[in-house]
Amino acid sequence: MTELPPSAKKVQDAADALGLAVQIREMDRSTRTAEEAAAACGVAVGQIVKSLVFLRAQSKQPLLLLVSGQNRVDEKAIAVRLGEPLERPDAERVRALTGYVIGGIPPFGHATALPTFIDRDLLGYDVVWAAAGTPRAVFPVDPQVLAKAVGAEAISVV
Ligand code: 5CA
Repeated sequence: MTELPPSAKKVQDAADALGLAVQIREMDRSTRTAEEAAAACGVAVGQIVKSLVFLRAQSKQPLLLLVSGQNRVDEKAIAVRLGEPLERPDAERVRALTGYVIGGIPPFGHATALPTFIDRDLLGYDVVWAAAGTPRAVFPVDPQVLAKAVGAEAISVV
């Protein structure tokens, strides 16, 4: 097996630290978007975990939403749930907060602590696939195990 690139290795180390048994795979094609990842992994788009960073509009505190690849986040509904509107940080800020480039953002192992919420729709699958640090690296995981390992609160995003 070839060695993982440094960003993917960082995700593997973070998984190990969480006690999460995952095996990261470098695909031979792009997994940058949920659609590309689904095609590369041979699974439904709904099984792809989008790791999306938002900011609370007033406090500017970041948070992470783990969203099913088939869902578009209803920001208004989530704002009601959180008691504060949401903003999307730009790509540079996402990079600074997570330590990874967009398209490769993993669900854990970030540069800063990100309170994390998981889309209930992801919890309905036996296995989901998440990004692992680069736009070609992914890993499969039981969504319940993932949610527990990262301390994610389950929410409806749509
Ligand atoms: N590797 C895939 C599947 S695991 C992946 O990372 N998908 S993703 O959805 O989590 O990452 C792409 C997301 O980044 C897009 O859905 C979009 O919401 C966000 N994004 C794209 N461009 C920008 C940008 N310039 N600034 C902030 N967010 C962006």
